Amino acid sequence: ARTIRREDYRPPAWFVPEVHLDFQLGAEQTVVKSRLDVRRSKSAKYQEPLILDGDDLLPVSVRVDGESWTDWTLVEGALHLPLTGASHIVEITVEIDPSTNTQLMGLYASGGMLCTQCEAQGFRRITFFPDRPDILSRYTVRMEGSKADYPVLLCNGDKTDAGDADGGRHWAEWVDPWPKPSYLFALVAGDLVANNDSFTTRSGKEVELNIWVRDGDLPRTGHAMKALKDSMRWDEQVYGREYDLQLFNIVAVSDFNMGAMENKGLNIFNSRYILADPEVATDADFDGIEGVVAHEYFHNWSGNRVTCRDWFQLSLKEGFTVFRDQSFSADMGSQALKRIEDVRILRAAQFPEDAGPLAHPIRPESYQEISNFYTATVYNKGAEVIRMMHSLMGADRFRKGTDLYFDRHDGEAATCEDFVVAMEDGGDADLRQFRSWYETPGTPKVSARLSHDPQSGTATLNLSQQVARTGEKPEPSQMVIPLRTALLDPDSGEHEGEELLVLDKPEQSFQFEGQTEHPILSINRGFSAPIIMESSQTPEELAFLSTHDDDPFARFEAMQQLMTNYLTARVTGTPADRDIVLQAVGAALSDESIDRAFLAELILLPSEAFLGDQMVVVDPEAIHEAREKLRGKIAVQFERKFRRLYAQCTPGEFSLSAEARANRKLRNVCLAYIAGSQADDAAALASDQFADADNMTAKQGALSVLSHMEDKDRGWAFDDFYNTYRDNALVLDKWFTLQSLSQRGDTVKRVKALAGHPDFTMSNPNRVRALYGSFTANPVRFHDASGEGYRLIADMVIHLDAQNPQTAARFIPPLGRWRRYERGRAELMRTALEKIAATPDLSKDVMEQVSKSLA
Ligand code: B3K
Ligand code: ZN
Repeated sequence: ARTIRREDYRPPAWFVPEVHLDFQLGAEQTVVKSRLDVRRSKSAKYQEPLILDGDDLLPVSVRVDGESWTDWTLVEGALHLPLTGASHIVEITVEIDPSTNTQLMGLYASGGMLCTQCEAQGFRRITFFPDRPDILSRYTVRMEGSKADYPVLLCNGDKTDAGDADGGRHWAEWVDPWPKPSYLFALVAGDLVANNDSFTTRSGKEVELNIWVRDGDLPRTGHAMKALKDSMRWDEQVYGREYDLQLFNIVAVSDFNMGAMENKGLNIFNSRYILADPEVATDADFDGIEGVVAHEYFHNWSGNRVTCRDWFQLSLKEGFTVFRDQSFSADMGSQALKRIEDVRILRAAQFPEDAGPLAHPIRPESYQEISNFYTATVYNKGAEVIRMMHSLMGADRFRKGTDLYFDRHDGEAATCEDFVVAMEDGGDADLRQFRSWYETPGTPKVSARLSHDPQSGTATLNLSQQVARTGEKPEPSQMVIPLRTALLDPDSGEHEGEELLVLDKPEQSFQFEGQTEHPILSINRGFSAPIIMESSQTPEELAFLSTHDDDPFARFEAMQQLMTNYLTARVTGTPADRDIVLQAVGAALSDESIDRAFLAELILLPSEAFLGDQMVVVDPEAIHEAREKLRGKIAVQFERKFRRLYAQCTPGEFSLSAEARANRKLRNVCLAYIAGSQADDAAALASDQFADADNMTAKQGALSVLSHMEDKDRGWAFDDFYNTYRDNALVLDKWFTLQSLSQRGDTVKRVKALAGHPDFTMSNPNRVRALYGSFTANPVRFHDASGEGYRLIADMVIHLDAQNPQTAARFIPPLGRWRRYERGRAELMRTALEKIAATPDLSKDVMEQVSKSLA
């Protein structure tokens, strides 16, 4: 496959200021007629032909300036027209078949409706077009279809006209006044009903809001609607950004490759990020909906009004928008809990990516298939980079910078460099050296050593940074690393204020006067930089921080580090002090001042995957054993405490208040610990919680605990769950997920059996992720020493690739980390990758990931 390079960017030779589209819709055949107003770029030096991208398209007819035109060629799917004038009208007709579009890119059918997904390169599967984000066009769309099958016809912008047509058909015309790149085009036709509401912007404009779903789902749209209105208000207040159309539509779709899509005025969502009520959605599901609705809404400015010049700039819109949605969710809920969650995601998904064969900078230098670059690096590390700018500049200057960015580039396709320059100009900042974050892959490591001189009362903090060497650059860059730091009094835990230390050299030291005693170092508070901190803190110091640090993230982090150090020592057979871990957990459990949700986070053990990432050679079984042993010990030691807390967290009337949610969260954590103590009544306790639950958080928590138990304990609950929710696809996904995550020895077998279950289907990405995605997130079973788990995933990828390459390619990274595992597993993982690589007709998507993983 061809490699596309960032340095090869050339401005377009032709622009398309106006697009008219006419859709004659049908599930098996849709006729698309386009009328493009094309203008040759004044800066184009040569008489370049007009090249219109196409994927799987054949022109039925081509006309230029009103005349039939046969002088065209198809080159790798693209239509080449040797036009000589400065501007032309090009009219093309194509026919497409949405019903056979299993890739879910372009126009496809889902549950009786027709819908689109165009980012990044789906529009070229609908019509011939220069499908690149620096071509901004005004769209006028007429769509016509069966009134019975598609009573609702939606597109971007505002509806300008509608009417009936012959043969039981009807039509609608939509005009989007905002010029947009083709990847933001969207169309939906279906039998849908709306939760209809409105929002008045701060300048007094009324916006109609609709969330479109299938008939029975209407009662589950309230939370998404609230999230939408909250987002609209927040973006006005925090970024000064107002909505810019009279209508905002959201449609929920069951078959969707990703979470959601920010199409102008017509967001299309995976239904799992819209539909919720307490019976079917967990608290985490509610949060996911709030975050994704906000994310897509915020794209209206960071992505749509200012878009990306080319796909190498993807983090321009994604990193920034993730930072915006993270800040929003923190403001709606708890700053501390949100930060813990964000960092957990970063460490679970991004750090491993950055340490493996698929590592890339947040602004990649090259790609073969752009779909493979919608990664945790571009999104989540991208968000961390924006967050660091926010920390370095402070909220006010940061806002001045973003104001200038939106103002200066409104209506343009911009670059990451444009963003940084606007932040410098608007926010009066010098970000010259900071730019290395955009080009450097790998997680920087920082080591910190604090020494103390009692004579002079001076504490000295020696910091150094190490950035991984990459093939691309001979000299690794020095990063600008903002570290929120405090020195705590070793007795009281108090400090005289936090400082923002900026490490921007290979080595640097900082002095602190007036320190009569050796202080305790609290560094990278709030996870102010996305780095790996290598500090030589003793277990005593970590335990101290886990009880005394006033920064909640730092407190959580100290406990995690304490547990991690102990567990990694156990795995490698090094002696380690368990009592101090138990004491720290005990102290947390008896600290009456801690919020219950925070306590639930504090006493959670680091995940097996995270522990593996800390080790040079990963042995999943040894990690699992060590962790289970510590879990059991904590459970037994504090069993009475867990039982008391469990009883105290008994739910009252269901509510989404912070307090009620905290109770549900801590109650589930306690239940899991009680089960970990091997208590005789654990199964009964979990079964009772399962049977009595009036909400999915409690039900799923109980079922998760039961999922690891024997059939006599768990069987009835899984059956009951299935029978109750078999008609609700999103809940049934949980039924598959929990079985795939079971630690039982027969899980691989079970997953294989479930693949043959009548409710399993490879054509629904949510279902595929529920069964197989969850399985790859179950380290001890996916990494079964027999290699059965690897073969299962490899065979599934080969099968899925023929149908849906984008989703198939997402399963390569878990196998791609083979070099980190002990010899036997590494060999089996590599063999699985080789089997995939040897399959004929692999997609570009899977091929790129597999070949990079084997290289
Ligand atoms: N921008 C979309 C991503 C779609 C990618 C498809 N390969 C979702 C989002 O980040 O908001
Ligand atoms: Zn996004």
